[in-house]
Amino acid sequence: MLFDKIEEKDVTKAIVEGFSAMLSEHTENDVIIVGGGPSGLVAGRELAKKGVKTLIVERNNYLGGGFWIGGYLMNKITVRAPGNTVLDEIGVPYEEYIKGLYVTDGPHACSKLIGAACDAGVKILNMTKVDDVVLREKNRVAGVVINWTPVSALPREITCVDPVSLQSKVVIDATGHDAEVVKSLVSRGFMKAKGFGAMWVEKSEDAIVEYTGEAYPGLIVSGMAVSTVYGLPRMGPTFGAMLLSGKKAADAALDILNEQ
Ligand code: 48F
Repeated sequence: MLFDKIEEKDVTKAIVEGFSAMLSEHTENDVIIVGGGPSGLVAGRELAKKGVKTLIVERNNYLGGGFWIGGYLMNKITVRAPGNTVLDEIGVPYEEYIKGLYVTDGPHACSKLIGAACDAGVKILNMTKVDDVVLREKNRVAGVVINWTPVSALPREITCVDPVSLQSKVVIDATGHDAEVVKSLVSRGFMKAKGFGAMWVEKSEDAIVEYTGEAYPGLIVSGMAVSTVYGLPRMGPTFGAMLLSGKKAADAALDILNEQ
């Protein structure tokens, strides 16, 4: 026999015990990042590198969000300088198309970024949808309410399954255009979101990085969620600002953690 002798029950127990230990450990976190697209992954990598206990919650099976595909189902990713510095850090090759505009392969860039976040120590809860937030004194965000994606998805095939919650000192909304965490606060009248503006690459990328930060006590917005909150123009399929927004979100989270 080529493989060691293992029984079916051992395989099942390895999965159950490994998952339970991870979930139990991450019922309390320094930072929960909702959404594992490019901005969430960069933020997670930065925080985990600094020893911050960080969990990414992602509703899909796969991570990477829009970073697999450049645009219009074509898998070349464009990055404007200085966003390419992040590609350098994680070892993604790219070519200069014109001065200041770089092109790379989506699958290579995305898989490297996911790997880099995992290597740094980020833990991932995928197939898990954030449905709501936990609020504490003065309505400060203190965690997220989660359910399995197939349970949470509409139309509901399984009903009456209560969610569970995870605590966190800081939550980062990195859910892209949908800004799902923000929406749970908007629906209660605790904050406002303007909705993202029309496309204007030149303005959008700088503005998104500039506005990345704490948008509500305990809640940082990162990536395209920033444009949805502040009504900033969208940028279409160029990703430099997503990478640099993730970095700035991580810095903002560190500032909050250091103040506590
Ligand atoms: O959309 P996404 O890639 O967000 P991003 O990091 O980057 C935006 C760009 O991809 C692109 C763009 C700029 O170039 O215009 O759109 O801001 O990734 C968001 C991730 O969040 C997950 C979603 O599946 C995706 O992987 N997500 C969204 N809602 C939830 C969620 C939720 N409620 N719970 C968990 N994950």
